Amino acid sequence: MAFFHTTMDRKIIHIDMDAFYASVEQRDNPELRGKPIAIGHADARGVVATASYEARKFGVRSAMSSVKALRLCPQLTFIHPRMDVYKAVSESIREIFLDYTDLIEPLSLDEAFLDVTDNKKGIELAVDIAVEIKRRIREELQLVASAGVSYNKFLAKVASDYRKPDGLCVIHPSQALDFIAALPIESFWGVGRVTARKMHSLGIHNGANLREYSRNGLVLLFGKMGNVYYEFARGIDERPVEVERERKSVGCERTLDQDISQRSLLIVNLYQLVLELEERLKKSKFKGNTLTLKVKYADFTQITRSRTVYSPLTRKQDILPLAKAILSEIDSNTQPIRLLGLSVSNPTDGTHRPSAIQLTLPF
Ligand code: DCP
Ligand code: MG
Repeated sequence: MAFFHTTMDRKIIHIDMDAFYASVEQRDNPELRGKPIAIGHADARGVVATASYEARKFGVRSAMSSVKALRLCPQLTFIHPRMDVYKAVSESIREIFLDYTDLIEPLSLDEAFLDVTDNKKGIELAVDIAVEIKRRIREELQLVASAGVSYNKFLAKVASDYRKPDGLCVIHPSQALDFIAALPIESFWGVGRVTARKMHSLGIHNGANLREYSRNGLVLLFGKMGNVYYEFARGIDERPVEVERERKSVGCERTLDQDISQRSLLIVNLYQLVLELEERLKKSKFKGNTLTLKVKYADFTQITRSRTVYSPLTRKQDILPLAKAILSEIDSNTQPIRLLGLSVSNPTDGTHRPSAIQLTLPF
């Protein structure tokens, strides 16, 4: 078998809680156990944050509109999210991780990477740690997690997804290339719906197909991500588990009370968003130079447009005109708008001028 240069002596675990918010609700309310439930609001504008496995059997999925979810599963029970509780549970899970390693990189409330190469308990096999963590999450928190174990982040994450729910999957270095060969292209990190479609049209359906392309070929087709796909196809991912993830952006969004085409109404909503964004920027003390407007249309298609400026965007008097300028170039006639989002990114470096400065990005 071909040899590709990569570090294979790290031990990485990826933990992903099963149906996280829904499982917490079923844990805390026995009446909901075994039933199809969705976390979210049942009103006309609501969306499903997550669904219990019982609801998933009906096709109910995260980010689906509540109306559609109810059409698929009329007996679906909606539960309002309790973010404080999920955050507290997430903190308890982290406490368990800390018994094994300090090298923890959370990806969200219910997901994290752990580097257990040198772990606090001196346990030789990473799979033994994964089993122990799963058992402790079950016993101490009455919740179920899936775990993936491998020598890098890409493979550990793929592994945790592989036998969900209550999964445990180890991808040993000697199995990695065969595993990747059979892996559907949609399961590769960084391959979204659009890229998957493009790959399919090129005859790339799995890792084996992807591996037939040269590095240059993939870069020509997919830009910088081509390099990443080239390396993933060969089981290479040298990214470290990063403990302190530097905050990359601060943002907020709102689903409008109704789909809107009218400019003046959009601007009223935009203004509300700017106020909320200013508040969040103040709280987090985040400073960034790029403003991004996200627009979701009535049919759920989504676009984002950004602009970068020289001085940090922290106050509404700086953000609002920029936000309006971006909005003015966005079409709302062909289709009304369902959701607006605003975020500031591209953190201002305290010592240098803002990195990657571009006065305006192409629209
Ligand atoms: N979440 C959300 N909106 C989304 C996706 C997720 O609010 N579009 C929230 C609810 C989930 C949690 O984040 O419970 C974790 O997301 P996952 O994608 O890991 O989904 P689950 O943990 O719910 O399910 P799975 O068993 O597939 O991991
Ligand atoms: Mg999960």
